[in-house]
Amino acid sequence: MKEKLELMLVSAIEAMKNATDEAMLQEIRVSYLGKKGQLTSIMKGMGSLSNEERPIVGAVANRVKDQVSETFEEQLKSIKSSVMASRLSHEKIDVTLPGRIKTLGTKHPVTLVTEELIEIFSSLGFCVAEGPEVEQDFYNFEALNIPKDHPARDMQDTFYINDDVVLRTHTSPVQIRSMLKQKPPLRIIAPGTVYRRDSDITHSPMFHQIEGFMVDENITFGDLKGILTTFIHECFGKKVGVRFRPSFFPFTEPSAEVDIQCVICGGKGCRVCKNSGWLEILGSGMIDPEVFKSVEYDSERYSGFAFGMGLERIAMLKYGVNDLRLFFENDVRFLRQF
Ligand code: 2NL
Repeated sequence: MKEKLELMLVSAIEAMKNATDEAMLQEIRVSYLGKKGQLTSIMKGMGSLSNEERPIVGAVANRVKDQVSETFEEQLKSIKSSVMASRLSHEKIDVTLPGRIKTLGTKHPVTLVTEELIEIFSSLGFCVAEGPEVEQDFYNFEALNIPKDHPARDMQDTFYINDDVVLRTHTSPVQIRSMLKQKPPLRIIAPGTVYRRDSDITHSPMFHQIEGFMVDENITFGDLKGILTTFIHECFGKKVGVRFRPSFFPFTEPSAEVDIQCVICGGKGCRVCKNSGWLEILGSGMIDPEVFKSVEYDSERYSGFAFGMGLERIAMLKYGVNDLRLFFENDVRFLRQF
């Protein structure tokens, strides 16, 4: 029996040394040391040994078992390290090769203009407010002194979700919400996406606006002129000429449209300014007392001005873009230039 065990040890060591992968090695281990393995079956014969022989054979069996286990562990280590060595040599990468070039995106020109305008108005003490693009009739129209029969509400101009809900046609509802939430003094700008049922070369059904307002005691048309002139000089340069023209909006009285000297021809007259030398860039006015009534501000105590402008139009003038559609086509050859 001792010889059998020694022979088994030799063959187990031999088999394990020849194993080339882990699965094979495990299989060999089980075939010797497992429940149905060779060692177990040899040990089953120990019952027939004499009391003197049994401990001697037992000691041999234990040593053989330990040696087989030891061989297994050694061989496992060596297989693992040769697997690792071959992976390292096959999977090596050349870290000196140049990387793949990732093209960086750029900000959309309308985003750039929005950020610049926010920066300018922030420096003048205005805070940014935002609100929903799907808006209730009250905030978009009613509170702004645009009653149910007003032409601005025409189905031709407004996207209706239902009788009472619209896609906002301007960012004024954001300002109404601000006035309802806060008390004067207030200086707020509301940039954002707005929607109108208009689509041709100069109109997109989705476009961008920035509106702003200031309310306090003793705000006059002089404040309107001062703030808007400062804004224009920051945005288009200190030398640009500015003029205020009388106009009309349902939510302001009096109202004024603001022109700047043509940035293309410098005022001499060209195609862009239709030979007038001037470009309209924003609408403004003193907030109508009817609007103050809707937000429960005392129009005897408070007054204020408001203004609004189209951001695509500002971007076109600032960057010399002559076609509105370029802003919405998202052609990277156009967008990359900003
Ligand atoms: C334009 C003209 C304007 C306003 C917007 C406004 C908002 C409130 C109250 C009063 Cl909450 N007015 N906004 C006022 C005058 C003109 O926009 O040409 N926008 C593109």
